[in-house]
Amino acid sequence: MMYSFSDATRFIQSADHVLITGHLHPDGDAIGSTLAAAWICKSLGKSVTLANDSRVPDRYLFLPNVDQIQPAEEIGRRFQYVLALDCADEARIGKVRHLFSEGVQICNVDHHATNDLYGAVNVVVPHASSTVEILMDWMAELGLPLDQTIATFLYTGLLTDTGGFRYSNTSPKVLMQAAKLVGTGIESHHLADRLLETVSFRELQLLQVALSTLTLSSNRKVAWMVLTQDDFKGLNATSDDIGEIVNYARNIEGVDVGVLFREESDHFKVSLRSRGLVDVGEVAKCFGGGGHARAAGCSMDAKTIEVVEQQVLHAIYERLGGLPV
Ligand SMILES: [Mn+2]
Repeated sequence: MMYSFSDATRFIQSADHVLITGHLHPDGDAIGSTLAAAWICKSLGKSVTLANDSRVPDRYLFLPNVDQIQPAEEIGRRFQYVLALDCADEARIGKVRHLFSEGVQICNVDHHATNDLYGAVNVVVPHASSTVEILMDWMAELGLPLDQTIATFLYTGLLTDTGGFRYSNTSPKVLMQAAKLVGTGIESHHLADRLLETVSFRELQLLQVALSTLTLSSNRKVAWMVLTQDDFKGLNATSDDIGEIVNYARNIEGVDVGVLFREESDHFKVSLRSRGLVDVGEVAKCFGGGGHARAAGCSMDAKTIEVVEQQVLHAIYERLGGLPV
């Protein structure tokens, strides 16, 4: 895929004001890249509005300037120029699309292989670990210096999208970028504690319920868990509390794919994690979702959660060479 930072720079320069957003239910990369992109736009002399479809999860509220990311419904104007970050398709922008004016122009900066190039300008780099990795390259090309605040934003995305520098996307380049960021004097251990280690009590209670549903396929290659609406209501929990529960299923010795099925009010959500045999990005794509080879997800409409389980597990088994005996 071809991309050019100068196209993105020209895009920002041609705008008087830029609406910046990451994907709905934002993660560390969506939030870190939203805040970092604001900093880049301001360095180019532009004013910005930061928005997201969903509330910023508590875990990220300690980040500087994070209160500038407003819920879409609280913004009473429309925008001609949009910088969309970490969104594989336009639907991932969620309700922030309601703020687009007619003839809106989008600059799409992302690292998902499933990105459908919905922007007028597309900076899509599938081999990048994270969207912040791309933004850091863009900053280098612009000759913008690093300070501790921008380094905190960039490090947040790098750390969370690589699972604390453990996933296969932890390239030598990622570690060199991280070294530069830590070199500004940010307290990386403090960020790791806040972003990766700290869990709310509710999150652990939800994990407790999820683990009680843990099931292993007869060929021991697939493990899954289920959370119902009642589970969330019973604990007064929200989707913010799910964290990376799905990893517990995938982490079982010998398992290739871990799945978390969860019931929402009018549809079902499926999170998929793989050790590499199965490209779960492709599995998610079959059901209208997306993501990466080792981490993906989709939303599904069905009568019951059992139907969703059957369809998704079937798609996984097909890729593992057939149904388990
Ligand atoms: Mn990302």
